[in-house]
Amino acid sequence: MKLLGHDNSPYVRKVRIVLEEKRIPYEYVETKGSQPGSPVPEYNPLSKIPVLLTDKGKGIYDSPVIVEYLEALVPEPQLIPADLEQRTDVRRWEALGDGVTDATVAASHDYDKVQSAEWHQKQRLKIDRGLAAMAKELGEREFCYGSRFSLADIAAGYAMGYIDRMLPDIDWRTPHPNLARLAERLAKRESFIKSMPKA
Ligand SMILES: N[C@@H](CCC(=O)N[C@@H](CS)C(=O)NCC(=O)O)C(=O)O
Repeated sequence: MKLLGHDNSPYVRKVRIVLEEKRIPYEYVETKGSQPGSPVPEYNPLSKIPVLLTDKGKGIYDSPVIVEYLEALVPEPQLIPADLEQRTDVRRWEALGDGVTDATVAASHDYDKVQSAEWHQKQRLKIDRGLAAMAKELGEREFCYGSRFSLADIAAGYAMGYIDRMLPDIDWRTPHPNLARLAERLAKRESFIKSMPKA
């Protein structure tokens, strides 16, 4: 199994955390869809990373589909509950983490400042509201969902990590000390340490 991706991509990090948690051996092929000669467009017509290449040569995208595939392939440790209600709650956490990350990608990649102040404000609002929703749902519990580590914690963790990296001026720890404590706990996990971008 191969993972086509790059350290810069938060969605790739999400998949790497899942692979590490489940201890699934994989070859990490560092590439971007835009690189000349990259294998990404061959397997994902949208030319986006991550792409998971199965041993049969099938390319799987995007990250929620990859995560669902890995969960079914290696059920332990369970990251997504089987029960429909619980499963939906955890997948909603994933959507929240992805959405906050989408807004962070959008805002931080506007290098030439072509977007208006209103547009940036809109992205910032998504990030702030998303974090507030995470903080409210987490409350004083140890884990984002239920009584054990799940995809919900991965979603919150990779989203908070990406904000720190790309938009470090956002101080989300002061208004949300419970998220700050969660981030501290998650940062100690082997899967988070191993998937940490190099620079
Ligand atoms: N929803 C997708 C997002 C993937 C994505 O946007 N990847 C970015 C890297 S962070 C990418 O490859 N962008 C290249 C492009 O859009 O052409 C997922 O979760 O996999």
